[in-house]
Parts: sequence; C-alpha cells; structure tokens
Amino acid sequence: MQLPNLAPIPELYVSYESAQKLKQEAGDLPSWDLTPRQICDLELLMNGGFYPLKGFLGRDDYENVVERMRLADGTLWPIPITLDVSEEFAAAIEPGQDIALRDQEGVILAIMSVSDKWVPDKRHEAEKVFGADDVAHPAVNYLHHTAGPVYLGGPVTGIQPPVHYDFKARRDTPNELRALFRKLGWRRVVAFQTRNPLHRAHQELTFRAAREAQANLLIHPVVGMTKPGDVDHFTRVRCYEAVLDKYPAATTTMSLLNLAMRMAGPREAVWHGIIRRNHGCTHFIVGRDHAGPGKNSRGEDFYGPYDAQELFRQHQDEIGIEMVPFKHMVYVQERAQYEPADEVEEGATVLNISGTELRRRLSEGLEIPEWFSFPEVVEELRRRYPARHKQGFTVFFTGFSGSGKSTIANALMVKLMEMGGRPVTLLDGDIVRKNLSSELGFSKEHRDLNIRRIGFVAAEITKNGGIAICAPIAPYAATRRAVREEIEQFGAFVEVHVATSLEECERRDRKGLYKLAREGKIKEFTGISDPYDVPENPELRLDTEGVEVDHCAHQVILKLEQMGLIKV
Ligand code: PPS
Repeated sequence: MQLPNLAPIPELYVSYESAQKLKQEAGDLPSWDLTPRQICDLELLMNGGFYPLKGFLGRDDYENVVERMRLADGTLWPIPITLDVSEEFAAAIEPGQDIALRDQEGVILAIMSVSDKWVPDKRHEAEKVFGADDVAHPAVNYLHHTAGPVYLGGPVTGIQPPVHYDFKARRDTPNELRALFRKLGWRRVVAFQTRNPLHRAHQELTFRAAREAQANLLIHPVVGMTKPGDVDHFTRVRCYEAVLDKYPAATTTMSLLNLAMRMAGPREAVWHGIIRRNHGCTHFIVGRDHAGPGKNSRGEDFYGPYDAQELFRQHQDEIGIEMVPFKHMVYVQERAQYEPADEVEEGATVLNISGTELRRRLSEGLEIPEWFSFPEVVEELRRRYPARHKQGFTVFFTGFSGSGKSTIANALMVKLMEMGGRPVTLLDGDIVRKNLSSELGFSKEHRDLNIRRIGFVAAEITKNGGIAICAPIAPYAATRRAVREEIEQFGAFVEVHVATSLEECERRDRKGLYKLAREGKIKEFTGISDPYDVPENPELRLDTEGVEVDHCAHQVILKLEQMGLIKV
C-alpha cells in the first residue's frame, strides 16, 4: 500500500523581500503580457502543481515531450508547457536575456530567464500530442489559431501568484492541500477531476471510488480553461457546493484547480495524475473518455473510450498515484439505483439523460427528474439557463428604406409590451443614427460600423434578458451574419426580411428620398446606387404589399411563439 508523501513540494517563488527587489528591477526588462492560458500554466508552474518543471519548456525538453512524453532527462511529462509569443516580441529577445511575465493588468508575476527560442512545427506537435492535426480538436485549433508562432523557454522565478477575486477560500496550492491532508490525518485521498456540473451519477461514482480505495475524497474541478461551450465555472462551483452536502460528513472536500485543460484524452489523463500527485493525492479516478475533445472533422471520436485508462495504467508507478478506473454509471429503474453500465442485469430498464437532452430540457423548461440530478443543482442550472420564454432575444428587421420596417417594429414593440414580462428596446434605424451613429454616413465602412454598434447594444440587451428590436436597412449579409453570431451567444436572433419590393418602396417614397436618389442628389442610396443582399434564410420573410401593419406584426408574434420565445 502506498502512503502519501505529504512533505512540502518545491515552489518557484522567491521570498517576499526578494520579490519586492525583483519587482523594482523588472522595470528595465522586456515585458510579455501573458495570455489567459499562459497565466493558468504559470500559476501551476510556480506553486508546484507542475512539479518537476522549473519553467516553460526549453527546446530539448519540448521535443522530447512531443516525441516520447518525457523531458530530456527521461522524467515522464505528457503535455508541452510552452510560452508562445508573437514574431515581433520574439525578434527583440535573445537567449540569455531575462523577461518580465505580466498579467493582463500589467502586474508582474514572474521573471523568465530565456534559454531557448525556436519556431515549432505545430502540425507535428498536433499529430504527436493530440493524435491528429485536425482543428476540430479544441487544443489543435488553439495551437493554429490562437497560440503565437514562436516559443520561448527557460526557468521561471516566481514573484507573486495571479490574483483571483472569485471563490478565494476554495482555491488551494499543492502545499496548502498537503498541509490540509496532514492536519486532517487523511493518508489516502482519491481525487476526482471534472469540468462539468456534478449530477447523481457522478456523486455515486465518486463515493464508490472512495469506498473502494478506502480513501477520503477530493472533488478537484477545473476552473481555469475547459472545453469551449462548457458551463461557466461560476455556475459550476455553486452546483458543486450543493453536491458537497450529499457526501457523508468529514469524508470529502473540494478545491478549485486553475488548470488550462487541453482535452488531450490519454496524455491529459497522465498529466492530470501527475498534477494530483503533486497536490498530495494517492488515488485518481479515470472514467470513460477522460478529457475527451469530442468528435473529429470526420465525425469520429479522437480517442477510444478507455484509451486514457490504458495509458494511465502503463505509467501509474512512475506517476506515483494509483488509478481508480471507472466505467459509465447508469440508473437502473427497477433497482432505483446507479450501477456500472456493464454490470446491469439483462432486461433491466436503464435510464439516462445525455448532455444534449439536458440542455433541451433546460431550454424548454421541462422536468429534470430527481433520479438524474439534485434539485439544488437543477435550480442553479435553471438560473443560468432559463427556459427560452424567459431568455432575452433580438428581432432584427432588414429591408429597403421605406419597406415598412419601422412601422412594423413599432407595432411589434407595443404588442410585446402589452404582453409584459421582459423589457423591450427599439433600435430603429433613425433612432440609432441620431443617438449612436450621428457622425456616420452611408459608405460600406460606415454602414458596417452602424450595424455592428446596433449588434453590440442588442447583444447586451439579449444577455441581460431583454428584447431588442432592431430595424436598420442592414444591406450586407456578412455583417448581418456577424451580428447574429454575437447575439446567439446569449439568446435567439430572429431575422425578419421585410420583403417589400424596390418598386413599391419607390412608389410610396414617403420621405421623398428615392426621387432625390434618382436625380443623383443623394449618393450611395440602397437599391438605387448601392447594393442590398437579400437574406437567404431569414427566420421570417414578410410580404407587406396589400397587407396591414397589424397583420405583419402578428406574423412576427406567431413566429416568436413557434420558436418558444414567448407564451401567448
Ligand atoms: S444602414 O445601411 O443599415 O446603416 O442604414 P440605416 O441606419 O437603416 O439608415 C437608413 C435610413 O437613412 C436614410 N438614408 C439612406 N438610406 C439608404 N441609403 C442612403 N444613401 C441614405 N441616406 C439617407 C433613409 O431614410 C433610411 O431610413 P429608413 O427608415 O430605412 O427609410
């Protein structure tokens, strides 16, 4: 049986006095402003979470890690921890120089003595570390589209940890956790890594794992960077706190880990094991598809469901932590309990709710049964993901000048206000041009700027649960698409093409502008001397000719109802 070594782990920080001195001297050094991912990496380098690394990898270590999962001296290390920088910054730096590493506010966190500078072969790195050079993998996408082109490596001298304003009491360094385990007399500790809210299956799985390993349990969620699209860590931590009460008292604790995940499956599992060993744990749960990145661009899984367990098993002695492998847990209705999927008796009714199904139920405000999750967790998730009819949304009218956009938008606003429930804001073309865009004209550049401003305001309204009604001409499809993408992060975007023909708009010519445009007195007039991209797939197309305004607005209301955005 393996006993934990709870002696303190080496950190890279210097003493308080030396740190003050270094801070003053650092004014003369070239400064690199760390990216969010580099800040996560640096924190774990400095506090011993990435022990035995002493800094960002130099070239020799990097190449060995990529090729054979080891540092140059043979120590097991699966993930390249590199400082990627821009070409401009790299051009001014030579090996032998010190650089200051600063956070995004300019606070100095560390000094790095640059030992190496090189241009990595990113395709090769992707193939070797992540198993494929395929940008459907989030870390490969990051490597090619976010990471800088040049790597710098060298030892790091720690000055201060990155500042966190959230959940301070729940964040622990490896040495703080080691000290806690010593104090509590926890000699065997099994760690559970997670980037998702915990439901009953997870609680069951972790509790069983602790029982099997005869160990205490550390819930160790990642709050640094996880897979794009995951539930934000603020919501998750509130969920975890609710689940913590469900374990027998004094058996379990939780600590937040500011790790930037790479979703590297098997290699990531080994890395996670090393990090938990450094945090004083003796056991580590590796489940099905550990740190899986999802499907590749051919729609297949990047890694086999148990590849991570296999690679971990091969290296567990070297890692110095014992794996507790766990199979997929499912709910067996007849027995009213969770069981490993491969132990379920034939003919039993197995219930399961997938991640996609959970999101559907949340967005439609449907029931989420108690066998699946704890009511407190569901409540937190519902607060974060209200049902569609409680979320904000944007209705975006587009069409020629004089097509009737403003009139219909006004009628729609009044109907929505009559229903009540959510605040409504009208961003009509004329209102916007008076208040937000008064200095802009009608060139392509100015029109785009105008629409992007409208998009920004509408996105804020949508994010905060209101209804934004926009009614500009918005002649360019690409700009409309950009606005759609911005808004869809927060709620629905309902594009309504007011399809009144140019002939009809010109015939009505309410403001007399078409006449002036024909006479050349107004330049760049949409439809006459400037283009209009007809929307290809709007949520709704309104034919206004011979149709009353009230009827047009009603059609929008019906569409909103059909989309689940309002309840009439
Ligand atoms: S855009 O293209 O979306 O930025 O235009 P928008 O902000 O909706 O402004 C359109 C209104 O401005 C008046 N106007 C012109 N429209 C088009 N082209 C030119 N050159 C032009 N000059 C002035 C016109 O009254 C539009 O009002 P609506 O309400 O659409 O009729």
